[in-house]
Amino acid sequence: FSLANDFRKALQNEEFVLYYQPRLDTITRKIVAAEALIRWEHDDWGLVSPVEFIHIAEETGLIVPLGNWILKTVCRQIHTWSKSGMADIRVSVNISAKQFLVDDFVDSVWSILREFDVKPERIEFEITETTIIPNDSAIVESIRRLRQMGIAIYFDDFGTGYSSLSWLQRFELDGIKLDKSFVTHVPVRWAPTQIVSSVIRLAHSLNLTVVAEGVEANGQFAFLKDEKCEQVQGFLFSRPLPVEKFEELLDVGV
Ligand code: G
Ligand code: G
Ligand code: MN
Ligand code: NA
Repeated sequence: FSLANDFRKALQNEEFVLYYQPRLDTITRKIVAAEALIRWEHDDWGLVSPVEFIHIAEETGLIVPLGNWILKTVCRQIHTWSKSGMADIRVSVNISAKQFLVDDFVDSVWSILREFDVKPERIEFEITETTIIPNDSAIVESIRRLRQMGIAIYFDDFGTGYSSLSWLQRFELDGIKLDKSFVTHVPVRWAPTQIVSSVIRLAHSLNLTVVAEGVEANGQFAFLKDEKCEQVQGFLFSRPLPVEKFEELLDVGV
């Protein structure tokens, strides 16, 4: 399959690039974190979305070297920001379940953090339920070790998977990212609005932080703030940006 071949070459030729989308504290409206989102700068096709290639990377096993490249790039970036006195923001990284299943995943994370002298508190991992396989005791154990190390774990796209609630029971997590398919409809449509306020209360009762994704309108933001959702992310504040643009935003604020 040619895309898989292209992909191998792309990894060697450094054709991948990370974009950063800010996450804001709802009360202060300050940028407190960023989600790293990968793009592929393909010679013929231009900027390719991860939707087009992450599943291929997962199927071919290339997600493991790609995942290492992503984490290294994030850690190198955090190191650079620290040296230049930029704000101490955290960076969240999407992790595919396939990566968790590699035996030395947690050790490789540890050695990458050491290599770039990055404190674990600066890194967060986002895991999507749909990518997690049912027999997950290895994943439970990896999550436990990562959290012990100091890396926060967020459950991504919360509410869209098959067993969101049993996840909350099975895994010890730091927070959830409320999926944009709910956020889009608050506070206008009745059911999503009830769901969002109930899920925020449920999460808080379990000591979980709530990040709302896909915030595009002021009305959504105002509602989420009223409901005590801690952080927001979405086009209302900023799209995912190339690093130079993201740095400008960090400087001037959203
Ligand atoms: O970047 P965009 O907003 O288009 O992301 C589309 C999808 O690709 C999302 O589901 C996102 O979680 C996933 N994605 C983006 N970057 C990464 C990455 O670095 N690793 C993994 N595993 N998934 C990613
Ligand atoms: O699955 P995950 O949550 O990691 O994916 C993040 C995706 O959501 C990225 O593709 C990102 O570009 C997209 N995204 C971020 N903010 C918004 C938004 O406000 N509206 C929409 N429609 N998409 C968003
Ligand atoms: Mn995500
Ligand atoms: Na999400």
